[in-house]
Order: sequence, then structure tokens, then C-alpha cells
Amino acid sequence: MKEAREKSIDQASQEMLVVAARAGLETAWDRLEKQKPQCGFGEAGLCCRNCNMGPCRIDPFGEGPSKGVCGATADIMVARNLLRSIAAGAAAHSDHGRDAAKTFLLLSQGKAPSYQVRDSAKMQRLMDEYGVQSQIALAEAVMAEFGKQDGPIQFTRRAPKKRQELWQKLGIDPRGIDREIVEIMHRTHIGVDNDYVHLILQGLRASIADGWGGSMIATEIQDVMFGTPKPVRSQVNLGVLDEDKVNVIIHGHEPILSEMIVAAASDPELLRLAEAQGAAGINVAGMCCTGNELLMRHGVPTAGNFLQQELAVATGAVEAIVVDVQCIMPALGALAGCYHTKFISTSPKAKFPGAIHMEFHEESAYETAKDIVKAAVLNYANRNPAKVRIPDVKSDAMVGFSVEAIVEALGGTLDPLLEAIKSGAVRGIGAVVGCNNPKIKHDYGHVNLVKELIKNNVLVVTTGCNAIACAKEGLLLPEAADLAGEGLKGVCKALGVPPVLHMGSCVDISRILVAAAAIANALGVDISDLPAAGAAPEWMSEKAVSIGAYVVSSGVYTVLGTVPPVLGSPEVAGLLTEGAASVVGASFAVEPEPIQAARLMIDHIDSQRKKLGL
Ligand code: SF4
Ligand code: MSK
Repeated sequence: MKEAREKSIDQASQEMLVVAARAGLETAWDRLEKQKPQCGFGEAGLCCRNCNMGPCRIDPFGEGPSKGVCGATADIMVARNLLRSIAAGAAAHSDHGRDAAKTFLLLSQGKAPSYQVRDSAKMQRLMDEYGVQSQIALAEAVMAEFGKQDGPIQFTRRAPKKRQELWQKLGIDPRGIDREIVEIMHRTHIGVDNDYVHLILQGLRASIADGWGGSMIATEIQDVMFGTPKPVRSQVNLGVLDEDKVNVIIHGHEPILSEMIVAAASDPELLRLAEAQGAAGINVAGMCCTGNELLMRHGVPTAGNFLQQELAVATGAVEAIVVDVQCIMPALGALAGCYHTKFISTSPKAKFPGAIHMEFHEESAYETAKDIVKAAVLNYANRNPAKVRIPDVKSDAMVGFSVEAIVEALGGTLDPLLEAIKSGAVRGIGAVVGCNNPKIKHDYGHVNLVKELIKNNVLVVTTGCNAIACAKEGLLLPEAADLAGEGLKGVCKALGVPPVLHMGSCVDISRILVAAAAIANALGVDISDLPAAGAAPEWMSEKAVSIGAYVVSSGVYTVLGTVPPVLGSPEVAGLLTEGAASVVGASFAVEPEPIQAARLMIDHIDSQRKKLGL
């Protein structure tokens, strides 16, 4: 137990880590240990295998080679590696957006009968924004954003005018999403772009195409098809698994299939089948961002965040873990093999060793979802009760604060929030997002950073695995206002909202951008002038690199909890942590200790307040 406590602050995870260790199962924490010491060249960003004269590496201590075979310096290598991470992250989010847009197009063409438009008012607003008259014209216009050869991407026009002008002046106002990603891959090929500043600017441009393009498309179109989230209560942590029911975990990022799984789980035919197997029903629980999507739209409980995926299987109570794309550990195949659990992959893009592939297509979505749930139900009989160990740990949470829901909670206008910011009751806004990473004690960075912010009257907005960590800690409840400073507590109590607002999944950081733009516009300033700061205390994915880049490009000072592989180039590191402030009005900082990270954010918020005369 002592070892488990060093790995995670979450009681359910600690219990399952003990169970896993006793059963001789390997988890991400064990595999990290086996990787140590991790490659110092990789950590510094100083290895390159972009051509077959390499792989090349540069000695950061000046004793070995200072250039690659082609002559690439540390600055070039670090910048190119960083750009390729941004490209991968932007591609992941944007392909998610593309899948949502494709489903919407098929639905509009009458080819995806399982789907419908659930928020027609939002669809109308989007039609007005695009200047089109019909649903199908909107679907085609949104699809066209990906391949546009010339800009701009429509949603980037939601940024404050000053921000748009700055992007244009810097040459980073993005064109089509695919074009920017392709241009990164071209420019980082051997012998193309070798100016680190010029390279980084292209990274920022592609990241803006992600945040204000691909991710925002995913959010907006999913809202149209599945409904715009409204506050709803649910429960979070491994204790949401039900010993008496068929447990189906849906894990990954895209709600396109999982929406259908949720529907299929209440299909009378499958419920009868579950009963015939001796189960008390079918229990669907989310994991990671697919979990966030269903949690905030339907109140479907979430079993945990990124580092809990293996622990969920180790409960022995999961009939099927159904995955789509992103953040799914390939380790799940071997682990599921130790139990009766079926590991089911569904995306044409993502197959895994040890998984059963039940491919999903929009045209036959509900039928596939039914087949998947049926496979889970029939697997209930194979469960070994002796292996079942579900931690009795779960927390209540209030989730679903889309921008629309926040405005509604404020009484139909942003004014009460603006007044609270001006009076100082709300000192500022902290956007805390991102993954888990076993390099940092699980949830420790998330929870402590957020608690310190609210204690200091900083209203927190959250997405992704941070949101799940906060939910497990009870921070997403209105009662958590008691942990906030007096000013924030008063505002939360008056509105009946938590001091930490769950805004959704990773792509829903786009909601935070929209909120920031609306507040900046209302105050007549740019986003970089706002008393606001961002943080990703336990980030690990390339998507997080793209997110960090677009958040900073949008003008939000951002503190990272794990060190990105850029320290091999003091020039690139300096540009990101200092130089960027004079270019885009915001920069990065790195601070693994969460209380210190919160301090950096609060200091930034205070200095912004001073500049605004607040
Ligand atoms: Fe080495 Fe240059 Fe090829 Fe990279 S691109 S592997 S630094 S020769
Ligand atoms: S799921 S990208 S681990 S937040 Fe979005 Fe969590 Fe990070 Fe995946």
C-alpha cells in the first residue's frame, strides 16, 4: 500500500494498484520503472532520425557532436521535433473533428439514420456564422475547412479582432487544417526549413488550426448532433462499476460510436438478454475523454482518467472495454487476456494486439453498437467472481458547463462574471487541463494545483483528465465552494455552481477559447490582457503539445507540469518561456510542483489585473 500511495493520491487507484501487484500484473508505472534511466538525448529533444544519414544526436554538454550529419544544430533539431509533436497532436484532434463533420454530412444526406440533430438552435447559429441557408450547405462548408488551400478557417474569426490582426501580422493566421499539418511535415523534412524561429511560427499556425479549427469543429458539430451540455449530476471513479451488472467501459475520444452504445445499453432486447444471463442490467461507464463526452451530455458515470484504464480491467468486473481512438494503451490487450474482459476496437484507424475488431461505420452505427453490447452481455457468464474486486470509491460531480450553460447560469449574460472579476471577488480564471503521466504522482498535480487556485479566488475551468481528477476529489460540486476563498465562495453560492467548472473533453478546450474571446470582447481587450492563465500539470500526449501551443498563441500564459523535450536548445526554450511574450503576448513556464505552479498563475493574474487597472 505504501508503494501504491507513492504512485497515486486516488484511493480507488491505490487499492487497485495493490490488487494488480498481488496478481503479478504490470501497469504503466511498472513499465516506466523499467524504462529508467530514460534517454537523456530524447529528454532534451536532441535526437533526430528524420533521414537515413542518421539517427543523429547532439551532446548537450558540448563534449560530443554539436551537429547532425546534415549540419542540423541543437536549435534546429529541437524545433523540428517540437513541430512534429504539434503536427501529430493537431492531426489527432482534427481527425476527430473530421469524423464528427463526416457524420454530420452523412446525417444531412440521409445516410446515417442512427443520428439526428439534437440542437437545432445551435445549428442555426452555425449556419448564420457560415452564411449558409441549409443544413447540408453547413455540413459541406465545415468539411471544406480541412482542405482549404487559402484561409481563413471560419471559427478563427471568433477570436478578438486584435488577436486576428496579430496572427495576420505574424503570418500565422491558419489556412486549411490539413494544409498546416502537411506543411509541418514538409518543413521538417531534411533540408527544408532550418530557421528555428520560422519553424516555431509554423508550429503555432498549425496549432491555431487545431484549437480554433479541428477541435472547435468537433465540439460544435457534436453539440449539434448530441446536444449542447447542460449541468447534470453524475458519479466518477472505479466504484461506478456495478458487481451485479454487465459492465461496458467506453474509452477513447470520439462520442460518435459511444453515443450509440449508450442507446443500445437500454435496448429492451439486450436488457432481456442480460437478465437471462443472470445480470441485473447493463452498466455503461466512460473512461478518459469519451467518458467526458458522455458524462457531460447524459450523466453517464465515468470510471476514471488515463492512468486508470488498466486498473479498471483489473477489477475483473468489466465484460468489455470498447475503444475508439487516442490515449488507449496497447497494454490493454495482454491485460484483458488475464481476465474474461473483451477488448474491442472499433475505429477503422486503430487496431490493437489482443483486441477483437468490430469495425464501426456511421451508416450502420446502432446495429454495430448493439452487436458490441450483445458481445459484452454474453460475456457476463464468463466472469470469475473470485477475481472481482471493485473499490467502493466514487464521488458525485456536477458537470456539463458548456459556454451556453455558463451564460445561462449567469442569468443570460456574462455581466455578473465580469462584475465579479472587476470587483475582485473572482480574482481571475484558471484553465487547468490535460492528461495523467506516471512521472507525476497520479492526480497529485491536478488536484493540488486546482485547490490552490480556488483557495485564492481563481475560478477554474477544466477539461480532459484534469476534470476527472477534480471530480474524484469532489471539486465539481457546488459544496466545494467551501474550499474557495471568500470572494469566489460567495459567487459560487449565489449561482449554485461549483468553483471548478467541467467544460468537457480535450477537444472542448475550444469552449474555453470561445469563453475567453467572449470575455475579452466584452471588456474590449485582447485575450492576452485578461486576468487568466492555463496549466497542464500532468500532460503527456502530443495533443497536449498542440493544445499548449494554441493556448499560448491565443494569448494565455500557460504552466506545464512535466518538462517538454526542448531543453537541449536554450534558444528554443528561451523563445517559448520568454520571447513568446513579446510576440504573441503569452509564454510557457514549467513548474512540476503544483503549489508553485498555482503561484505562477496567480502572480500572472495579479499582474494582468494591475495592467487593466483592476
Ligand atoms: Fe541527422 Fe540531419 Fe538526417 Fe536528422 S536530418 S537524421 S540531423 S542528417
Ligand atoms: S484523455 S489527451 S490523457 S487529457 Fe483526452 Fe486524458 Fe490527455 Fe488523453
